[in-house]
Amino acid sequence: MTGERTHTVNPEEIKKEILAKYPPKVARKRAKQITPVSSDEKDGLKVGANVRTVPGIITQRGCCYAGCKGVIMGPTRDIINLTHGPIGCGFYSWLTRRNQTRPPSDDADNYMTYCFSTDMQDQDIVFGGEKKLKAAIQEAYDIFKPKSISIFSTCPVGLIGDDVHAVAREMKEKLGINIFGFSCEGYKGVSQSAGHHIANNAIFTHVVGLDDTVMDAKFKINLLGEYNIGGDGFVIEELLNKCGIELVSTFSGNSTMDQFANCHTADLNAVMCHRSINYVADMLETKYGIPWIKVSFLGPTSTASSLRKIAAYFEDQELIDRVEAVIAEEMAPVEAKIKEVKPRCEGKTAMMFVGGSRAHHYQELFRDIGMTVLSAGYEFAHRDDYEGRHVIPDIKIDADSRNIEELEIEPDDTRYNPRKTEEEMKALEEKGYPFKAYDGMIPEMEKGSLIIDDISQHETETLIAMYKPDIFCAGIKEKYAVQKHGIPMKQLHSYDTGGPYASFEGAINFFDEIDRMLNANIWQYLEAPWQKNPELSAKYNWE
Ligand code: CFM
Ligand code: HCA
Repeated sequence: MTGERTHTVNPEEIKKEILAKYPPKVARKRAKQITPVSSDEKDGLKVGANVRTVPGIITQRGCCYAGCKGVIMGPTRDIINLTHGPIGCGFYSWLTRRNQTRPPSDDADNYMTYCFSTDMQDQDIVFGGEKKLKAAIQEAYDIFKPKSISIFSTCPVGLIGDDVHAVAREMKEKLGINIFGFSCEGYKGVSQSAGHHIANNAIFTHVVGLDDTVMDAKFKINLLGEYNIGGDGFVIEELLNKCGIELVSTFSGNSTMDQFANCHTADLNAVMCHRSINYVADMLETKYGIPWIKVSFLGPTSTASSLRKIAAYFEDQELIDRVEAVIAEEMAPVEAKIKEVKPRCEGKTAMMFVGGSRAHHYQELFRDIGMTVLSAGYEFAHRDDYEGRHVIPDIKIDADSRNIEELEIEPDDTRYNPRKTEEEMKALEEKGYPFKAYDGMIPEMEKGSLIIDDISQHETETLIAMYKPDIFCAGIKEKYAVQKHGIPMKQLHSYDTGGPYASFEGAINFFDEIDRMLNANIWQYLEAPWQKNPELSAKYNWE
């Protein structure tokens, strides 16, 4: 369903043009992260990733603190997430991601609408901030009486040596609630990816396994790597429920600490954003024997095949039949919407530079309405997110980020339900369900396109000038610069004010949104009046 190509730019030329502006040493480094897709033969293509940004380059990446506090812990409503640091860190990681939550009742704990921070000042940097941190924990406890408090370290905390873990231990003892700290100083690692690992490891260590209550449901799964941006998690859960599948927990959209505590009782883990959470899936498999499969609910084809994979795992005919009935019912309005918008979108081109998974998950949605992706890349993904998990077996998946020794894992704890063995999983895969297979971005990219990892401002502007895309998808840092080029810009992080875009229902929303943006006539008015009529500047020049 690919649209007609409207451009003829050679990706090798664009790469050359981009690198020409850099000093030789920088050019050599950036060259490894810019990969032209020059032919249909993509085996062996590599994209350098997960390396430090060259100082001085304007990157779009976030920091370790953002990954830990904003991304992983931000969507959990029944814990007080307290930022130990200057007020800006807490403020800018406070719901800007548009992660939504739905407490079951008005009196259920929901602290997400509050922004908690120690508001560090100069004197705290000079004399130390531990006292202030203790006082903040006490104050939050006195006002809200939460069951858990977590503390997030920002850059100055590590630099001045405040010991958030000692404070957490002391206050935990004093208040008798669960309190733990994260050493997630912004400068750690090379991007927000380090923060994902730190947050997930702590949740696994301090929370998972605390509650053995087993949900009374025939098919119960955890959804990993879904953060309920713009309500995506809500529509996915509704779809699963319609099929008869229940969620024990989601990591971490619309989540609670209670759900994390008994997630080990689920039968299966379905992994959506591989980048942020694959190692949790691995740890849950190693420790509790819960197998995991890769899914995506972005795009109708992926949604349908993910439902089928889950049903195939359970090998239950009734479930398989119900899933097929739901797919048939939900697909009809999606197909009708595609038919409606495709004539207006077909042949248009898009670019997308987003985090660590959406820059490939969203490609299907554009393809479905006949559009082509000219260039794409992640901000902070690792090589397996480009090259896939089964394609290049020599990539050891995040071995560096798994901390099995520290977690004292006892393998194969299958107390809760008989789960499938590796052999049984293999037998199912032979039937046509490649459960863990994960393609990554490269197979999505067409001949003539360009992959760029950790794109910079200069590279973005060069791409726009040379490829002239019809729409550009990225985040808030790029938004206005792109719009000033007269190109519609869709935020694929926060979805601007839109969403949900997941599941069948979300796909319909997305198609409508892209149609509206591509075909709005606002862009033709972007030129200032005096650019078209130079005499105006003389007319209004009163000096
Ligand atoms: Fe996963 Fe995400 Fe993403 Fe991500 Fe993010 Fe996000 Fe993202 Mo912004 S967890 S990697 S760290 S899908 S916050 S919900 S949109 S960069 S592509
Ligand atoms: C983050 C969060 C972010 C930022 C998005 C953006 C998000 O990385 O700290 O730059 O617009 O999705 O909110 O990725």
